[in-house]
Amino acid sequence: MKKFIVMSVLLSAHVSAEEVFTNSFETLVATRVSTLELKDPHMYVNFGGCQDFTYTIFGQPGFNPQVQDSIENDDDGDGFLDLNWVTQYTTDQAHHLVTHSVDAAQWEANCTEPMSTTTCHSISTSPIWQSVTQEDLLSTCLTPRAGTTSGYSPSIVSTDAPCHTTQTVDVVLNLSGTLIPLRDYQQALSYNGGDVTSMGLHMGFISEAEADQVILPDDIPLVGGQPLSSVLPGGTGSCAVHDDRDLDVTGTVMGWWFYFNSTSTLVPLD
Ligand SMILES: [Ca+2]
Ligand SMILES: [Ca+2]
Repeated sequence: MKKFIVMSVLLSAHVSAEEVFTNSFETLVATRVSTLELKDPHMYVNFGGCQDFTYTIFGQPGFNPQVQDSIENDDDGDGFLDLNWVTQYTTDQAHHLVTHSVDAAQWEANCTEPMSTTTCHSISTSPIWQSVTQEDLLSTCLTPRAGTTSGYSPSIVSTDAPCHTTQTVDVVLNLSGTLIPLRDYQQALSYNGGDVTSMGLHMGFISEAEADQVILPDDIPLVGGQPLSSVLPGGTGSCAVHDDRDLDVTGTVMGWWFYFNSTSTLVPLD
């Protein structure tokens, strides 16, 4: 009898531990980027002199605030938030994000407004990319490559433990209608429990040739219709006097390493 009681206590302890960690949606854990900030390179446009419009331009919202607006709002009125970076993991235990290696996949998704109660629905049959996470409870998971950053402020935040990073994969990311191909893409996050992840870092490389082919959407003020490379320091037609270009992992292709910092929220995804 005593043995049975001990067993029961152990069993209930186990159950409550699982309940503590199980995400409230009882589905696979998914995260949606809720803040996103391009840290490096910065973007420049020639408009009354060469202007860095990464954050502001003449007191108006620049690139990052416009991306953030797309994350938080439904400006086109279709009922869904306008920019959704949603990653799903093959676990229903949120703490596995930083204690286990799991499969990760980014899905094209419709996420309902308002953002505070959003739920997401995948709208494609295959993911945008898929990879595998490497967890780390003790050290830094992802940090910029040496010699590829330009010392902008605020600076790039590396992803510290408890954290994970994905293995490199070639991706095409949708950034408010601009499709940006990034090679050797990795994303990382830090997680300490609850519904929010922190210290997200997204990095990947775009070659000059590819950046010449990416045309910025016409509805972006001042730079719409121009190649992405034209707003990047060192790019064809850029007004910037400095050069943010880097070499890729092979050391043979010139382009730019892109670095975004993010935070994400756990969301239901079906
Ligand atoms: Ca919308
Ligand atoms: Ca650079």
